[in-house]
Amino acid sequence: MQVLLGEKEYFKGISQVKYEGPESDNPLAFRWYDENKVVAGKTLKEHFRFACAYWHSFVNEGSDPFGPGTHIFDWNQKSDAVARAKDKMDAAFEFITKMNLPFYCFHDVDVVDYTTDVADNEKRLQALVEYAKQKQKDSGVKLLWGTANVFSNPRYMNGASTNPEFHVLAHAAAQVKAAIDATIELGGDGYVFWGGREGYMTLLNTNMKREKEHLARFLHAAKDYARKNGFKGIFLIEPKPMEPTKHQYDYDCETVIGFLRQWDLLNDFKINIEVNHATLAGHTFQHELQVAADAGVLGSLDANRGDYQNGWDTDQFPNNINELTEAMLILLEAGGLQGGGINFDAKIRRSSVDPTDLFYAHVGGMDTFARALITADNILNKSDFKQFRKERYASFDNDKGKAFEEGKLSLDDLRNYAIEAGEPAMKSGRQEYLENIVNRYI
Ligand code: XLS
Ligand code: NI
Ligand code: NI
Repeated sequence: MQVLLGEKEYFKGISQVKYEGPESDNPLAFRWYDENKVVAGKTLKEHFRFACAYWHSFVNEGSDPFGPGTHIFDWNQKSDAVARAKDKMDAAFEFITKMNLPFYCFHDVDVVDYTTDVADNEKRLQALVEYAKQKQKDSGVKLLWGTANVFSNPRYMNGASTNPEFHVLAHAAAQVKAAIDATIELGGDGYVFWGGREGYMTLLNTNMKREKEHLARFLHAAKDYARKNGFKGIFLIEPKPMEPTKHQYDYDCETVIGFLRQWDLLNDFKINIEVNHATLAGHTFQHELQVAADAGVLGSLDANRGDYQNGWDTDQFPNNINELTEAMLILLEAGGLQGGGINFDAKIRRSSVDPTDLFYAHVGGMDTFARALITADNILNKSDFKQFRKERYASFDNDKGKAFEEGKLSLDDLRNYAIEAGEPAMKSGRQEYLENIVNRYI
């Protein structure tokens, strides 16, 4: 990939990050992410389809509830919104190509600032879509997914498609329509719905049943519109249990799968799993991956990590090799992602104020995923990990166990077998042994 600069170079003194191997001491090089390395039949580039998140990297200036932003962006200076947005896009494509990231993701309002004028917003977004099209063409970078931010504007304080006011729902629809148009125009592989405020703060003022019905109607309308206009990609729901609302309708994978099934959306929608959302829901990332994989809806991933002491979405860059290795075992056994990729929905800390910090963060994230995948592949091929798990269920592979799996045994039959076979022997689950295998291959 060629580095793509705009009129001005924003990340001066940083050249393209390259693979140098595990022995390199260059902090701006990959030790594990060799994009051409083939693992389990695919290159690392094809496995991951890494994407840069526009919002965290080029929009969020690092403010928190206690103080303003600390990241001063050179691309945020011009007074005209479209000109400012083009500068930001120049910076984005410079970063993305220097980082050798094959994809990016955005919300409508990350790309260009919106006002309350629907038609003018559509025009602004269209201007930037034209600009992005050229950038994509010149660099080869592609859009992984697009989405609409229907949670930040104050009008969405009580929800977007689940707002008690129909008028607000219509504004959310206008935004989603324009964001779908942009995604189609840019050849995006997916379109994401994260229901930030699709939930409630208190049941005292909420008709939950009606709100969920509205959410389903809204998703059908969006899907029908996109399909009618030629969108062939995947729709993705991104579960999160809470924050900003007390209780969100897309709580976790199981909840979303039940919802999609109830409203006949399973053919078009898959799931975008975010690590920190999984842990907020009281699950591990691995759990959520397995649930989605088993239901055939493992679409895409938002990579980040939470903090074990804080109960909120800290969106730190991924760097936990043990957890990611366990996650990659599931990903490999599931045969990979269905149409999505790995989007770094993560932000550098407020005090990481140097432009290089954004590079270190992505280098670490990409390298940790690469190392985890290579390790997981070794575990699957060189250790008795798979064999152990197979043997653990061997009693269902023949005779009565098999007959049970095939639905051929009644409760009476089972009771009779219990008497015939006597008290079962105790068999070890071997957890410590398996944990040691993971560490051995890291
Ligand atoms: C916020 C979400 C958001 C989605 C896209 O917690 O992760 O960034 O990924 O709207
Ligand atoms: Ni996310
Ligand atoms: Ni998040």
